[in-house]
Amino acid sequence: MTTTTLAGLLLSAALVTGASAQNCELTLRSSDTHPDGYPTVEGVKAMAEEVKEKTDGRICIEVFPSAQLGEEKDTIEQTQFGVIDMVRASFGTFNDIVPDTQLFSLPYLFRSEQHMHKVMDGPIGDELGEAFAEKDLVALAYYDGGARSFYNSQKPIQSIEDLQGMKFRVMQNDVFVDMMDALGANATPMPYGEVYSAIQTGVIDGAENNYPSYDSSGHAEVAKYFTLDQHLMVPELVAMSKMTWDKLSPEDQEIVLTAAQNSAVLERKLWAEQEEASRAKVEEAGAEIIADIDKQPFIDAMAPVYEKYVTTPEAQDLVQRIRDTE
Ligand code: GTR
Repeated sequence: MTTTTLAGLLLSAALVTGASAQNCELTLRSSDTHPDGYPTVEGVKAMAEEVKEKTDGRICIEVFPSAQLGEEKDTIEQTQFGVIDMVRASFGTFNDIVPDTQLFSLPYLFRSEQHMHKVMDGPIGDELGEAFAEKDLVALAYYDGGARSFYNSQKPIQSIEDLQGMKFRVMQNDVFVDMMDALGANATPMPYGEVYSAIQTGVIDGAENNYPSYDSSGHAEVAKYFTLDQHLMVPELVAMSKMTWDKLSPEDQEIVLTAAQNSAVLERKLWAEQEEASRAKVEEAGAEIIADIDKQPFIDAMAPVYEKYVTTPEAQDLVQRIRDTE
């Protein structure tokens, strides 16, 4: 390509960007740890489209994928302080910041993704919104994050006995550390972005996640044994900074909320497709999926975790209400 053509292209690109940026009276920055194309990223992008359209281009949401704005925990804190306007993250990372999310991160609490959606879309999800608000976060929509399972670089894990003494990365919160203790394994809490090299260099034996993350993070390349024990089903959240929210008119708040909720419908659809696609992809690339395992011993082993976290009558009541949701 000649310099003239390249310069011409750059100029027109600048004009296009400039033109669209000029129309935006307000540009909101939204963070995601996942790369472009991942269901959560595409969900927030669809939300951005709807908001832009309904505000005649006044409000623009720019999604920064691949942890460009930082690791999840940092970006949640930055959202609380209004440095970032929005964040999409797993409840697991919110646990220390919004303790009410802990109960939603208990192993084997949700029976299925449908059960999780039913709970989050009903009164329980609304009540939890208040807990986020107290921490300067506005819960806009609950996304799907599927079921998380263990994977490692060492051996096929068929049972709890196989996990004994192995080292697994978990998200940075106590519930997951206690979960690993209950299983007789060692937990190493660390940010998502550090997991690949930690497995590669043998600092840890493995981690736990859903198929799409196992695939898109490249973890499948360094930890080929994936055991489908599905110990965790953790909702994911799209949250807005309370500071940003308060700057919006009630009409714009309504537009933003509706767009977020519509995006959850899309994200859940994309999620189901991505789970299938990622499973096929990792298998093709040589991952060994251990699907035929007895989950009951894993479920039974979690009793101490429930004893530790479900202590107050309120917590017991909430867990019961979640279980009773049909
Ligand atoms: C993914 C989740 C991310 C992040 C990651 C992790 O499944 O979508 O938000 O929490 O897991 O394990 O840190």
